[in-house]
Amino acid sequence: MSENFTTTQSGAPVASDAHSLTVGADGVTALHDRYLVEKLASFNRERVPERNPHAKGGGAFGELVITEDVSKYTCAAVFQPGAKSETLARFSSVAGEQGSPDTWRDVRGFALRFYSTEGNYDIVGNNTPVFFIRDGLKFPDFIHSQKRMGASGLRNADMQWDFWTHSPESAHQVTYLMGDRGLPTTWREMNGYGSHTYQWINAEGERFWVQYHFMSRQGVKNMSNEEAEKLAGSDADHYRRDLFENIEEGNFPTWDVKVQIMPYEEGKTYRFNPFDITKTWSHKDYPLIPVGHFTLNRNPQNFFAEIEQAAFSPSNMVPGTDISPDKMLMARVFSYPDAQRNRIGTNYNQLPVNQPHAATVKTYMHEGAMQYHFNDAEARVYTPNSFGGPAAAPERAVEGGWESDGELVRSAATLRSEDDDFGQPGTLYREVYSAESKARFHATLLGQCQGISIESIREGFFQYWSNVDANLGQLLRDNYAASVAGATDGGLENASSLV
Ligand code: HDE
Repeated sequence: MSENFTTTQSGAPVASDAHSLTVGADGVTALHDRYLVEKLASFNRERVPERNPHAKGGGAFGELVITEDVSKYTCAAVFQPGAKSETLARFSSVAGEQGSPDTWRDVRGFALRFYSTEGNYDIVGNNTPVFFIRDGLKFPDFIHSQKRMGASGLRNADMQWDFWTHSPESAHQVTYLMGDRGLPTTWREMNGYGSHTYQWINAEGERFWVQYHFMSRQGVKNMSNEEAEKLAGSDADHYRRDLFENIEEGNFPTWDVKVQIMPYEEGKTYRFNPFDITKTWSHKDYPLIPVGHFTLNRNPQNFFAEIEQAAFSPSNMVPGTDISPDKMLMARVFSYPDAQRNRIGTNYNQLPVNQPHAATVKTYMHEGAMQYHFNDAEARVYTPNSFGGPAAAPERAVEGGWESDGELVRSAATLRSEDDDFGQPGTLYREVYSAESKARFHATLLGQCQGISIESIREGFFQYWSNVDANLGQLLRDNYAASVAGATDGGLENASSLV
């Protein structure tokens, strides 16, 4: 008899993989056909709610290696000279659902987990250093505007541009999104950023503000709208396939890890609000400091178990690191575990991919659905106790912090001397985009404009880009007028790719 036989989920050999239990060959199906019932019931429960947003993605494992000494800024074990930590990365699109094409124009998620000896450290960023909004209260509205209309279930350029043109703080990120970085050639050929300002604390308790940069050693390469639209039809999983196949072939992608460091006190006076995620810190003011690199060199063994159920969170911090008074980051610290509990379940951290791999969990939290790990029999289920149970060790936790004072208010953050919504996007467009990048940017924006059907929103679009750069705004008005005139002659070009 073969030893390679099919079983039920409880391990019992099954009699058939193809025939339900019936009365006679042609009779009714028996309800007590437990294998038929179990198999169909299992099938009906194979999906967990997809991430909303960031549903479509892919990932791999690897290793972070610290090659420099940044111990004067942080005592975090993961960043000590010579430290090596198993790493998980997941790259994703923001707006598209799980089955959407990888190459829709979008920002890309760049989520990292370092399984450090002091617990898992997650840096959940994007391939851009800024974000669309600066207060978490607007996040559901922003995502709604990028997804689907209530009645038709369709995406809609009017909706997207109505939100953006009524949210001027979005201009920096939208300038990135509509530029070359909105269409990376592969996930391997894009940079990543922590995007927010975080905090590092050194062994003496001194605090620093930090920005993370992950610079692709594969270079930063991008594709055209035309290539992206073609791939959206021919290979909806282009990015996922590229990463998986390159790692299978031993072509391991690597990113250099660098940081910008701002002394704690300068956080109070810097000319831009350093805790505003719509802003970047000038590299002249705070140059990039090398820390190490990470390489992805191992594919998941099971996509669902290890990538779909990977539960990243900015709340996964380790001693010597903390967040900052960035309103978005503070909202995210609550939201991600809440999303994971909803998406995966109470004990999501007990799944192998979410467990610490180099630290030991010693906690009094227990039970709840699908509990898998449990404490020793003699362990107490409460603290304080007189039985030698674990106790908090503040000297180990090395938490950060900052001064905070004032009435409870609902208001925008206090503006710094050079804070405004259009200065940095204007600089990005005028000084960073090459002539070729600008030309592609103009074509993309014209395509976007042609997708807007409501005149007031189109006028808002022209004003939005005029605020970024007056010449740009005028050019878009002229190009659009010309395209309309051309349309009356012989057919308006279709709006370019969806956002
Ligand atoms: Fe997210 N975000 N986010 N986000 N985000 C999620 O987590 C959220 C924000 C980012 O590969 C969700 O499991 C709020 C900024 C990435 O698993 C959710 C706010 C940045 C990923 C969530 C933000 C990101 C997510 C969706 C405003 C870049 C994919 C389901 C306060 C710095 C991670 C889930 C992965 C995923 C909430 C804003 C990046 C709902 C409330 C800013 C890369 O928890």
